[in-house]
Parts: sequence; C-alpha cells; structure tokens
Amino acid sequence: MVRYWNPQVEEMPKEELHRLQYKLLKTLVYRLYSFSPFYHDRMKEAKIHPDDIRSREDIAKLPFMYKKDLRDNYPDHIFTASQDELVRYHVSSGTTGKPTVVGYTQRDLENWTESLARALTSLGLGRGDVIQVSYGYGLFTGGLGLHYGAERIGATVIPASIGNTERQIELLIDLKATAIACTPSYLLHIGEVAEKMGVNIAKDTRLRTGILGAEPWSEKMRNRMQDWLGIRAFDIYGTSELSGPLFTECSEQKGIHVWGDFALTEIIDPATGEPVSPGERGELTMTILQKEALPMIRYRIGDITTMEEDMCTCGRSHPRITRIQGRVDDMLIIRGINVFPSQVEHALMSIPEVGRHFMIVVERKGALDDMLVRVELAKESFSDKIKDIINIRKMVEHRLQNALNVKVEVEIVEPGSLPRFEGKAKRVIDKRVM
Ligand code: DLL
Repeated sequence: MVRYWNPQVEEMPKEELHRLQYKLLKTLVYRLYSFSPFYHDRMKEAKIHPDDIRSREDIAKLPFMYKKDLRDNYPDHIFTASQDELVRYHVSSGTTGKPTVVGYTQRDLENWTESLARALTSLGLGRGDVIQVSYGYGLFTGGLGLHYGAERIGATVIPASIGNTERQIELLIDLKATAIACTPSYLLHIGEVAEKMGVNIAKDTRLRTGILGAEPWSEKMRNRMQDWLGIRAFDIYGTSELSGPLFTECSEQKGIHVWGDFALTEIIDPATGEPVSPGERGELTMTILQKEALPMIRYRIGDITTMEEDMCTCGRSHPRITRIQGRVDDMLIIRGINVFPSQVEHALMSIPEVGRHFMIVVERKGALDDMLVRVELAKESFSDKIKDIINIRKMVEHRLQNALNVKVEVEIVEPGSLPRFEGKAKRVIDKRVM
C-alpha cells in the first residue's frame, strides 16, 4: 500500500519546512503589496512594508483578515486573479448577511486536489478503493473537493451527493464502497436507515473507512460509530474560504495534518489576538501560502483548537491541529459558563443508555439562562415505565452537570423523534437570539 502521496514534501525536515514557509510568505506578501489594492491598503494602514517580514515569525506583524472582509468586498473585489484566469466559483451561504464567494484558478484547484490526495493516502486509501462521496455537490465545497482528491489517488468515486438515503445504501452495497465521505450526522442517519432496511453495515457491506467532517463531532461519537458500523472514522477539516475540505487525520488518528507548504497556522487568543502558549487552546488562524485567486493572510477562522508541532508517529513532519471544539461564535454562555455543543455531545456519548441524537434548547427565564437538552435514549434503554425514565433522566442530568459545570435540564424523548440531517446538523436552538 502507498503510504505517502508526496514523500518528499510530507517527510520534509521541520527546519526545511519552516524555511519554505518563510520563502512562500515573503513572495506572497510582496505580490499582494504590489498588485492587490485591498492588501496594499491594509498593510499601509498597519504601517507594514514587505521588507519588514524578515522571518517566518514576522507574520505576526501583518494584520488579520475576517469573514467580514469577504462579505464587504462581495462578490470578488479582493480576488487577485482576473475573471478569465478563474476556472471555478464556490459560494457559501452563511447564516447571516451576504454570502461569500471563492474563486479558483487552475493552479488553485490543482493545489486543493494535491492536499486531499496526500490526506486520503495518509489515512490509508488508494487505488482499488471505492469512495462514496455523500457531501453536497454544487456551491458547497464538500462534494467536488473530495471528488477530485479521490479521483487523483486512483480510487473509484461514487458521486452520490446528499439525499435519497435508501438509494445511497443500495449504491454502497452494489458498488462495494470501501469508504464514505459525509458529515458525521449524515452517517448516523445512513446507519439508522440501513438498519431499518435490514442492512447491517458492518457485516453486509465492504465499508471500512469514514471521512467525516464539515461540523464538530466528538471523540466519543467516533468510538460509537466505529463500533457500530465496523469502520475507522477519520476527521476531515477545511472551510470554503481556504478552498474547501483540505486536511485530514492520518492512519494514526492523532490530529489533523495541516500541510505546511499550503498553510501557515497560528493559534491565537481570540480576545487579544496574541499567540497562545504552545499546546494551548485558541482560535485557528491560517495564511494560505499558495493561493492565486483569493489569498488569505492571517484569516481568523473562528474555530477553536490546539496545535501540535511534534513529529507524528506516521513520520510526517507537518503540524497537526486537534479536533475542532466548535466555533467561537457557537459557544453558548450559560449563566456565565462557556459551553460548546461538542462538550455536550462528548458527555452524552459516554452514557451507554443515551442514543446518538440530542438537541440543545437555550432560553432566558427572567434574568437567567436555562439550558434544556432533549435526549433520545438507546433503543435497548427505552422503557414504558415512567419510573425508569425518570431515573435515567436524573442520571443524565447529573452527568451533564458534572461535565459542563452548569445547571442542565434533560428531557427524554422517544428514539427516532429528533430531527436527522443530511448535511451539517443543527443541534442548538437558542431562543435568546430569536
Ligand atoms: O464545511 C468544508 C468541508 C467540507 C470540510 C467537507 C470538511 C468536509 P464551510 O461550509 O465553509 O466549509 O464550513 C467551514 O465548518 O470553519 C468549522 O466551523 C466547520 N468544520 C469543518 N470541518 C470541521 C471538522 C466546509 N472536521 C466550517 N470539525 C469550519 C469541526 C468543522 N468543525
């Protein structure tokens, strides 16, 4: 089996990688200062000249970029390639305000594909694999991104996109899929629909690998899915502004490798913008070093994670980020305590009586915030005896309160009664902002 897609780059000694990053950064900064009015003005405002960037660490002198910058310059005012150099657009709708548009030159698509080819190879896929891509195809980057990466490594792609779940399962069986790429929530749904159809994914299919991301999910959920479906589940990360899905865990499942020749990663304190200490949690900020159409310098992604700089046991030298806990703006503040929905998931999935689905409802009652968690029970634990249900409810409340340090009310609901999702799940209803 091929272990590396591009061994020369993936095993590059760290010092060499850092030198390469500095060289790419310097070239990028000069290019943008000279040719992009947006970046030129930004750097002037910050009183920075490209000559001031004398080391890789000098990146900290450059101003940050935010999603707002893309929205304010809708649709393409920050692009640094002309329309006739672009070969594709993707558009992300976002929940508020104007959408963001991302343009790609041929070389941008090539680098995106290379990034995923390395990633998919690193988690053990290659020629002979059949990969069902069940991320949405279209303006969303998930479907087409995975599609090109999977074809590049010589795997056979089933471009299933989302929806029509029974048919997805038939395809999975008939075309002997060995891997599926979709959101973790959609895989949960696929697994349940398969059970209803009398299909046992672990026994009746060749599925062995899940490439799951585009939304936060927890380590406990990974364990459950691996046991239930007989697969190894890998985390995949990216955002549309940086191209789309770009980086995954390798076969060691010890964090997501971020290819250093494509991205220079910083973890900063979201409140101060200063770097956090090594290994500490903070906001992911990336500079995409080789993008032609829409370069991003110190882009504040808003996702919370930590970075590991040590060599991975797989032999790759590139830094890893740990599982994304959530977005800064998804963090709920309940009675002054910070709560990420992924912490709720992690706590719930450690309780065997609890099923795989939940929903968080936050309300303000008087001056205080109340958090209600609706929880489906595992089929085996569901009982029609009220006393049993009350006992389980109390136990789940207790466990959640201990894990989150905040008062939580739990409502037990019937298995199958909460919403299921084909794309990104929406597991929080915050009535305070409605
Ligand atoms: O979700 C790109 C993607 C497609 C990634 C397919 C992975 C697989 P956006 O729609 O722009 O792009 O959303 C990006 O989704 O900032 C995170 O908040 C979240 N996200 C993406 N991957 C993960 C992950 C795609 N593995 C936003 N874990 C990001 C947690 C994730 N959150």
